[in-house]
Order: sequence, then structure tokens, then C-alpha cells
Amino acid sequence: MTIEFKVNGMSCQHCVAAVTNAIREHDAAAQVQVDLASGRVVVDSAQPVDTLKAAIDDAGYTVTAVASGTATGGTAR
Ligand SMILES: [Cu+2]
Repeated sequence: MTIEFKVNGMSCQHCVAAVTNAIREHDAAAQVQVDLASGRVVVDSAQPVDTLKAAIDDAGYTVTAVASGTATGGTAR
């Protein structure tokens, strides 16, 4: 399932790596796409939303919104 999180506090590539690694600790097979400019983290994972949200929280960032089941094919850049 694809879940889209809005995350506060990400400001650089270090943050991107921290969030990505935090999610991969819970699901090594997760696909994680981070868009720094918009603060969006799109995760394709079989893990429950709560688990993924907790992983981001534990990494020190704040999830402000969650949207699951969204179709996110090719994101425009
Ligand atoms: Cu950073």
C-alpha cells in the first residue's frame, strides 16, 4: 500500500536519509520517496500506517498529515 505522510522538520539530505533509514528499519523492503521541498514522504510498504508514522516520529520528525491509498504514479518535478 502507498501511504503519503506530510512531515515537518526535514531540511536537508541528512533528514531524508534519517527518515528513509527509520522506515527501512521497520520494513527493509519499503519503497521510500522523500520530497524535501513539499515535506512529503511517500512510502510503499506492507507495514501498518501507525508503525510507519511511529518510525518517522522516533527519528525526530513530526508527521502532520497522513493520506493512505493514494495513487502516486509518476510524481511531477
Ligand atoms: Cu537535515
